Amino acid sequence: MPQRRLTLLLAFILSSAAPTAPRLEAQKAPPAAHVPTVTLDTYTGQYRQQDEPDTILSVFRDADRLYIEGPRTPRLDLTAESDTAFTPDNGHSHYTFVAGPGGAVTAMRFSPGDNLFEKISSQPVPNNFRPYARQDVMIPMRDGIKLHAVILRPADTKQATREPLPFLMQRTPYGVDGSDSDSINARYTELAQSGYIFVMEDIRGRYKSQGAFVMMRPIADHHNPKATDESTDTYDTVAWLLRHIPRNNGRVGVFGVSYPGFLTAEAGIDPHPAVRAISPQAPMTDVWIGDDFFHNGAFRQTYGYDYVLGMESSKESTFGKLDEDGHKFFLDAGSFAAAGKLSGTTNLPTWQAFLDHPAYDDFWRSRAVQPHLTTVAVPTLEVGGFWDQEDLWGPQAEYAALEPHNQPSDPAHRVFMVLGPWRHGSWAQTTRHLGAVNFGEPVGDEFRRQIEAPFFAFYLKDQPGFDLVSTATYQTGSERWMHYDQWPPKNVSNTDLYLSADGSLTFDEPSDPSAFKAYTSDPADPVPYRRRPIEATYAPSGSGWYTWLVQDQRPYDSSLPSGRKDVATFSTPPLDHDLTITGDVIADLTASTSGTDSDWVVKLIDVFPDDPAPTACDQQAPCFTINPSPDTKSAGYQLMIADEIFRGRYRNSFSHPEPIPANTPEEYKFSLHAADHVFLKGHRIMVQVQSSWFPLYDRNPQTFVPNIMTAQPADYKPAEQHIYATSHIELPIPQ
Ligand code: PG9
Repeated sequence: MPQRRLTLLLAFILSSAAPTAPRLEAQKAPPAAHVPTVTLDTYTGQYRQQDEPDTILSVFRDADRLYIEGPRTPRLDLTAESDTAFTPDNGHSHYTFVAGPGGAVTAMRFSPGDNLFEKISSQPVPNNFRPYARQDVMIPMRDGIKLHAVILRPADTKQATREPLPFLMQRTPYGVDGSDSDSINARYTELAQSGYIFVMEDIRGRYKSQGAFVMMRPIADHHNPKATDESTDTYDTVAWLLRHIPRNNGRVGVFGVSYPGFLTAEAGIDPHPAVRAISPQAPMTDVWIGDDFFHNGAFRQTYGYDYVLGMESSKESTFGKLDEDGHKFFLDAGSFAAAGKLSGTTNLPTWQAFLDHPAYDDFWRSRAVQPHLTTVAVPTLEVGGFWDQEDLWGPQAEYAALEPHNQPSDPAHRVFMVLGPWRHGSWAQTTRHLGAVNFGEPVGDEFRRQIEAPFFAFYLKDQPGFDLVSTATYQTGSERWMHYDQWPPKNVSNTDLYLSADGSLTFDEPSDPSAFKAYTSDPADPVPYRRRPIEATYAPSGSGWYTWLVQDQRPYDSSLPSGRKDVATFSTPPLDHDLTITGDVIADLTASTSGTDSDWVVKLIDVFPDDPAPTACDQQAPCFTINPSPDTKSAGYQLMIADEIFRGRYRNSFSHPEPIPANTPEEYKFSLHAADHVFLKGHRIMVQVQSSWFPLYDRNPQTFVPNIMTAQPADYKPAEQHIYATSHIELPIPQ
């Protein structure tokens, strides 16, 4: 097994590895192996990860070798570095055994990181991986271009190799060469157990596939038999698989997260009739309106810069190039155009698109998926995370487009949606945590076992057990799964929570609508969107990117002495009863600026009580706690529940930006998206409003210029911002 892949698999199990962006590891010379002087049986047994009790690894001895494996970890051969420390990968990572006072081994530490595993038994349990046999193929498309795919079929029994099985396909720009029996068992454990013919395909222009890559390739004219796009490439792949791969049952499922989620949605547009189930997971859907590259017109500068550099510099991904604090780099550069020049890279196609198409024009419209979702052609399971830092909007937008065409009585035309407490793709992991937040149960495992695996088994193998009626959410705060006939549920009414000039948040309409709360927004000192330093999005050495949406918001709270003064903060007193919100949260601001353009960021926050919260979750109460750590005090923690940015110039039209009249109250109404959350008794509800979220979003110069991408230093000016008392948040409260 190549070293980098092995480290990747470990990282996937034990840390927050990006689901879609491979981590790059420096190669080290192998250290000389140590010959242990203790019997290796001392170490054998089961070890449970202290912070993640659902992760159990087993250590085995075979002759004079030690091995480690787990239900989602392939067997790794350990080389002794000392009597107590072992490495699976030439010293990149280490398992160190710890003895108790009596001398017996009681625990094991995994590093890097500080992962402690307690020894819970001396009897190791082998994992249950199904062996899969691999085949590499080149599949011809209608225009003669050939795409590379890896095909994996169960090979554990004669029966499995003969049985007609459905295909389960994933198409990706991130490379499929590393796909093998171990990787699919580790990553798609439940699906691999169930048994499918997995097809992992490099899309056009990426890795071993021929042709040219086009970022978010627009849908072609399907009346033209020669035109190609991701939908026709899927169609042609399916047609070839049915003809050339023996012992298939004639059905195909498609799934994938993020870019592969976008490709999955494309599989459902004018689909091949054999495509019987698709699951677009965190699908990129419209990168200008609400996904990776812009939100309501505000440009996601660090993401656009890093992702495009990683994707368009070569045929294979090279992520994590920027290795200095992004806050400093982008502030020193000035505009995005200037940052591109500093990069030392010639202009990449999608960078050029950002410069040429700052507004929502035909370039972006042609790449949007949701206008094509005019029928539920294939049963569709949309999956999204409440704290998805990349494609939060996509699954919700696709569900909203498909739901009017849902046919509840016809299983072949159903759309389903599942939303949970996840970051981008983290439902693939076994974890109870997201950043510092502990949900008390491995919600991703529950989704995969109870919803995803039964969904594909029902539609591709006619197996019973899929009982999702329509939509399911994991409701945070109360920590329970909820089921609804549709999203948002019908029995919810929007209740206005007003942002009062005195900093209170109240359900009472303001007595003086002209009152306001003021702050000065200075582009020379923009509000950081997360704790600095801002590492590259997918920095190989780790990055705060994955969990920034759950970071503590106290550093920005202007009501605290240590908080930022350029953030308007509004808060309720501690609640005397639980308050549930279920549905889409809307911000309706009335605001003015002394400039002629402005960004408006609105954050709805759950403030944990000041008295120390229990740190352990007991069996009786729902577990919704903050893990204390050196930089996280659980008491008073401020957790964002819903949030969004709006670029003021687009308040009347996304296609035709207009200056904002200075010092004039204007309405800015935009969605903060779906939430299903209980603000518990004793917690406070908080709203923070600010005018920068840097460097994720480029700075608004606060002077109207035709193109912010090329704004000049003199355009960036401080502005006096007023948030009027008629501003409110529409909270979706179940009746
Ligand atoms: N969020 C990534 C992406 C998808 C589509 C376009 C651009 C970026 C991804 O994780 O695949």
